[in-house]
Amino acid sequence: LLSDRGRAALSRLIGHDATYQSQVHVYGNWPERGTEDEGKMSLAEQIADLDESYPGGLPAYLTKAKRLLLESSLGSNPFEDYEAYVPDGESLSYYDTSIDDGDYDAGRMTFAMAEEIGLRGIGNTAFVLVAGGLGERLGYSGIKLGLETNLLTNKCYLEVYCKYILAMQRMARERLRADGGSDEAIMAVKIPLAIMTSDDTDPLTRKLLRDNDNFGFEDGQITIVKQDKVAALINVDASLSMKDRWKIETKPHGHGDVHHLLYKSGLIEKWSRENDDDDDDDDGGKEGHKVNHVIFLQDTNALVINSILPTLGVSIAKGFHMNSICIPRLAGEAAGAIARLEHKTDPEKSLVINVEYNQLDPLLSSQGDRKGDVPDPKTGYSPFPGNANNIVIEMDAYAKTLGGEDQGVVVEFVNPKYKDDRARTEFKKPTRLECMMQDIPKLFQKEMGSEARIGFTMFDRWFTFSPAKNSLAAGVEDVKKGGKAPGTMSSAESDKYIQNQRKLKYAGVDIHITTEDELVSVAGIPVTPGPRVILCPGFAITQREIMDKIDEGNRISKRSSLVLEGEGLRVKNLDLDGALVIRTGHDCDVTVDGLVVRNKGYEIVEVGEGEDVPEEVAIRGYTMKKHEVMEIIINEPGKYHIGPDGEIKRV
Ligand code: UGB
Repeated sequence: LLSDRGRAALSRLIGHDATYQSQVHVYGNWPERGTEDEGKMSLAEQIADLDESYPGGLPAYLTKAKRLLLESSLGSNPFEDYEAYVPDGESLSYYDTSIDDGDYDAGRMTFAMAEEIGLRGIGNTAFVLVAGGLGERLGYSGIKLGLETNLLTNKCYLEVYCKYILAMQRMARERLRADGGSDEAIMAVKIPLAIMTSDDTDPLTRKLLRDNDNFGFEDGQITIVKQDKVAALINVDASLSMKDRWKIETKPHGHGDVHHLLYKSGLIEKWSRENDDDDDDDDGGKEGHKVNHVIFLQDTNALVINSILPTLGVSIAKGFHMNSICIPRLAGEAAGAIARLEHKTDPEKSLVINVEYNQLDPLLSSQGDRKGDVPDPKTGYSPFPGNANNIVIEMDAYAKTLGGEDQGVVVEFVNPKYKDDRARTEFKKPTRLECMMQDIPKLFQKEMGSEARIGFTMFDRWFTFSPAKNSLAAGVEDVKKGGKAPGTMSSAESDKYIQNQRKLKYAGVDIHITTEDELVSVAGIPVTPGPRVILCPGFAITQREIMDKIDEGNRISKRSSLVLEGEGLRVKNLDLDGALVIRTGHDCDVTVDGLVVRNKGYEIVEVGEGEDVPEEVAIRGYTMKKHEVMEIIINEPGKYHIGPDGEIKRV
């Protein structure tokens, strides 16, 4: 009845269970042949799938799970042998102009220096986007990458990330051209993007890419790797949870899958091979794209793209094998903390690593002043840097580490919720093994010992971190309790506008930066009343670029909305009171000088109580009414001038 693979996997499960007898409900008492045969076949196939997708097979998974569940049930503390300290790291501020120039050897780096060093290295990177999460917390059933980051451009997260990477590719090529690089070398710069999906997100992610012609990426430049779910478990004996008689319940394994998947898919080998100058068989003698650093991004934090270049710059300057982007952490916030874990007896085991938010309080409550995860009264923030979970990893060390015996399978953990917290035997709902991508330092340490250089780079929150993770209702609850980071779609959008207000102000624009007490409540979440500004990645990314393209004499009123897109666009003496969108294509050299805009502009309209709106509107709680806008769109290559009335003149 069963296929060969199904039969083999089932036998392995039965063999593994001979001593434990924890899975008899799965394979025992099957009805006679002829009854429910379909179900038996499909169960055996599912067991074979679970077996194949986990390194070491289903028995290895169950063995690990039993050990971890037993340890959890006994209440053992994974950090028992460690004490957590605040680690040293680099801290960069957008506003820091204390050193004009010079090099890193001076001992300290400014933001601008780090960005410049990053720019030199960005052409030799690969990007990885972890996007297997379903977004249950966000209360959204589609894929998070498809959500509109803001209602001025309506661009979704995936488009923002893709356009950012392509802008980086363009800048790397231009730099190479300016340095006299050959055409072949320039065209070889093709930054690859790998996206990790899961069964929950895979079809819609592929569709989003298909419907948008891969957002401008060439064929083969994007690779999708799909993570598999793992078996859910109902008790400390790791008995498999059955959805029905013939189906094992499965659950996500966590973002930690990404390392093993990159290894298994052959991407790591490909990226390392293309680093090898002597190897020309793959490209018929042509140079391939060189990858010196791999950059990991999460799905819904549009702010973070600003921090990538300076973080890469820090990685290059300090020779970090791994560098996490961090922000000042609010105590109790659902963001991990980067800590230096000192082993009590064996210094070789000490390491800098993320301690996840649910583990931080118990760990801190067991050491020092035993106050737990509380703010430092001096700063109001947790003394530990908050992990934005965007990571820059050095390629050689990464390839070496993934080539080790663990093949990038990071240390797993269990987090069961017990019915009775004292007895700790029965779960409230099935659990599973989980893993996190930021746990890779343990593998670095295993493969490289004390050679492994793990660091972090800290930025202001406004500059780096405002993910959309929580439902509107959860965000509203958080705000009522005094929370400062509700993490909703609306707070993420508002923070993007504020980030751009700040960037424009720094560039000399007469623009108001919304202060905390000026935020207005929309659907229960404090957001900026304006001005709303989007600077597309295709306009400018670096501080220097923004300073170059935003010239003197610009003024933007509080109620205004502004979108700027186009690498050859320069703006001066703009007087904006209303809505303005300027989009210019490649090879368009456009100077806006003295443009005066007066129109009704845009307005946020709150969703009424009980109003029937689509899910993506409901999670935000408002729509954007576009009353009136001046739109200037130029696609034909050439040199243009735009004067006070908005008329486009070729020059
Ligand atoms: N993800 C996957 O690709 N697969 C999975 O199985 C699960 C998730 P969450 P989380 O930024 O504030 C992380 O759920 O795990 C993707 C850090 O661990 O959004 O609660 C998913 O699609 C934490 O240290 O976050 O917490 C998304 O892109 C902290 O920094 C990403 O993984 C926190 O993020 C993260 O998944 C944060």
